[in-house]
Amino acid sequence: TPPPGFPPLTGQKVISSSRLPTSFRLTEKFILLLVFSAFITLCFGAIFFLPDSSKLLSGVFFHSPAVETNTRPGSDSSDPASANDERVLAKIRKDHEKALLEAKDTLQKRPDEIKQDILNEKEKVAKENTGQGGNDLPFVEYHRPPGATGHEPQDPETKEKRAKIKEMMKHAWGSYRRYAWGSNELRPVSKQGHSSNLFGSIKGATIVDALDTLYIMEMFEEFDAATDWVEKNLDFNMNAEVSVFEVNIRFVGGLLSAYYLSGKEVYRRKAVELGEKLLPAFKTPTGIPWALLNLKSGIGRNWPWASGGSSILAEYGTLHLEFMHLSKLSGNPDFEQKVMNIRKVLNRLDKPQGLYPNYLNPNSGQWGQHHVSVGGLGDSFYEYLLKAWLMSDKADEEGKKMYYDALQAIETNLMRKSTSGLTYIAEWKGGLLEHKMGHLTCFAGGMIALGADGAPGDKTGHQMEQAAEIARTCHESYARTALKLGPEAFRFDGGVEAIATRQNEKYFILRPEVIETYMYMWRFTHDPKYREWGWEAVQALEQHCRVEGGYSGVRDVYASAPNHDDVQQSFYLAETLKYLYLLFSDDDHLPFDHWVFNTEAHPLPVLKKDKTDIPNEVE
Ligand code: DMJ
Repeated sequence: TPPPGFPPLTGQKVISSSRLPTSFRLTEKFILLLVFSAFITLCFGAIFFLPDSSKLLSGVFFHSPAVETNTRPGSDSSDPASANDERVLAKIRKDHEKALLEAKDTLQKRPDEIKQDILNEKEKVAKENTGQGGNDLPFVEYHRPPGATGHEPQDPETKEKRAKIKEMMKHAWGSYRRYAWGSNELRPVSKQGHSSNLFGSIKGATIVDALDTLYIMEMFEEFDAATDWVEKNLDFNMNAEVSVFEVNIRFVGGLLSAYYLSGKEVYRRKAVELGEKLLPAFKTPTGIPWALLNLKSGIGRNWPWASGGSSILAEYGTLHLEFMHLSKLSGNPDFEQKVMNIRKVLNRLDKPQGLYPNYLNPNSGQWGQHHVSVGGLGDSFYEYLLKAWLMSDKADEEGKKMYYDALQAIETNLMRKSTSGLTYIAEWKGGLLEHKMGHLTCFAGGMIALGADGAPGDKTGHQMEQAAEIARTCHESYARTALKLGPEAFRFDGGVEAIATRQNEKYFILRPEVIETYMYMWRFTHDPKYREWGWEAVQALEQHCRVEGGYSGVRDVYASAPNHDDVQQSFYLAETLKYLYLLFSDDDHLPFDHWVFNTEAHPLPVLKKDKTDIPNEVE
């Protein structure tokens, strides 16, 4: 009401007292009372029963007790309710900023990129709705590195040889598909499935191991069938014990490569899901993982035969490449931290003569038996030091130093020349040399060639020579047999050179290492002898290992006729045939400056430092 003497305020409705109702009828009074009480009930309900209303009240109507609490000395943010409010506000602010940034990003994108984002988002939502959501993965922009597929070689002879190797893959894959689909491996003579206990009850090792070979050979119908199997059947939820190393190099590695080659999200999802299942293996006092792990219980242990419960160098040392990619693809830093911690443990230890013993106790963090080998039990540890550096686009200086230091120690203590001049890498047992070289050790020719370019102190030429000499020795181990296939191990003692002398070392199980070295040597030198040697191996495989139902290993390479072991190893498709195919392909097919092969020959992209160097190739 305006003060006395002032006119009524403009627009204000003045109701003359004479027009006010002096009394209501009983029904009107009742209705008014009802409306009023309903209003009061609503207000009370809102105040006391709506979530967080009391906090709202205290903040809005009264002097906020939360604020008071916070001003008390020493009690800053100790009130959980207030801390929670702040967290909620901070989250809202962050989400808001994120949404703004995303919107800004989207505006800068090309229409086809926006379309791809929408498709990915749709696929994600569809998966969540069908319960396949699994791990909640962050969005990762997919770029296919160059050379995922190649073109036909110009030279007709090379072209024909390459086509022949593809035909071999068709025979190996077709036989597996026909007789052993879904099993881990094929028994090509008895034409049935074969399951190795290395994979517990995980199935389909051959499918996952072969995915990238199918892709690079452009066998897309087969690749799609394999993808379909992976989507529907590849399962890791089982109460079974697996080899952490084997599952990592074949399954995680195979899935990662399939993802990087094809861009199919299912492979990223499965790789991360499996990687997460392997993480409990690292629950040891030192963080050096167990060799064996029950995927359900997460309980690990070591091989009972391994020096006083030790973990094995080639096993815990061959997780690095895959785990670095798992962190990148999942946004989970745990993978990277676990493998970097392995490095820390190793770097704290004294190394006898600079060498890495094969056994390390995960509880005490001390070496077990002083047995050193560049073959079985040690091999791929050295390979992964070098490749970690290369895969990091040469940023991982620690990996580089560890590799070249280790190689120097190997050269000094293990590398020897036979009487007739064959270079070999022996094994070292507590200071004594065993003059034996495993088929597995033959990968070292390729590794040394791959690292030669970065060798410190002008050693590039020297290391290329070493690599070539090892390739020659390994070729000799094939050439000196009746079947022209290499034995599991060959010796340089008792008057023999590059020959197996023990019956249990005379078998050949379709291993890739010698051909792997030929492939690297060919890429770096283009010396035709490496293709010739590779072709000799193709002919021997066709003659002695090919059977109607696939390819089989043989029990004795010195026997005049093959005695088949009836196993087509999954690495025959993953590695042996892939390296042969690449040996007869041009160098821009999976080029080394963009791809690094894991120890099962699964190509993983180099993590380029310069992000503008990431090609977005459409093939
Ligand atoms: C493969 O599984 C891998 O190459 C591993 O590093 C060692 N052995 C086999 C093939 O021989």
